[in-house]
Amino acid sequence: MGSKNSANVQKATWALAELGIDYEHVPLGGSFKGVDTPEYLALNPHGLVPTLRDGDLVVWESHAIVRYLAAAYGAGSLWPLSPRDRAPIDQWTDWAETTFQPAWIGVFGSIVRVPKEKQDPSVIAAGVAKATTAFGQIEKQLDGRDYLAGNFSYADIVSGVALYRWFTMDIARPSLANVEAWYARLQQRSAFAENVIVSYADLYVR
Ligand SMILES: N[C@@H](CCC(=O)N[C@@H](CS)C(=O)NCC(=O)O)C(=O)O
Repeated sequence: MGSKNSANVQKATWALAELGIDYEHVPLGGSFKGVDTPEYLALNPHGLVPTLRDGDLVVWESHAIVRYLAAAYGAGSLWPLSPRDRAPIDQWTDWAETTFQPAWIGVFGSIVRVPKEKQDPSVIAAGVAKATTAFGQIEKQLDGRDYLAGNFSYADIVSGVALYRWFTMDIARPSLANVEAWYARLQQRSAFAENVIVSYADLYVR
């Protein structure tokens, strides 16, 4: 459940597609609204998207959803069986939640969520600087690696949802060769192309 152009929802839909799971998508949140109804709040008390329903199980929080899908349906592939192999994936997944996403989404907010005439270049520049520091961590990690934890993993999903927005927003981006190569690599995956390269034009506050 959730709007397909929500970055947090895209983590879930991208993971579903990587795992080849058929699902019913219920558009909610954003311009679809419907997240403040008693029915929806009974599933997700925070009134946010995404929410996943799998039989009688309901899960909210995008990273919990991605981990659940990987563990339940991707044992041995998206869910490496060894805790040693999962540890670096989880460390980057948690870093995306606590550090990377707050940084890049701040830039998105200062551009997309603020009408053009009210945008503050100094706020945008400060946001880009913060996001650039976080992207710099990814740049370093991708030195000699194709993906954040070596092989493609859910760490790439939860961070990779930023890339289409980052590379299409009207901002002065630093040139980061490894990040650009990672973006190009992810674009080769149909699950990324279909679920992340999604217009966010309707999110602009005019
Ligand atoms: N930490 C939550 C954040 C969820 C969140 O903030 N979702 C946004 C969309 S990206 C939302 O539901 N906004 C209200 C709305 O879309 O109506 C997660 O990762 O699932």
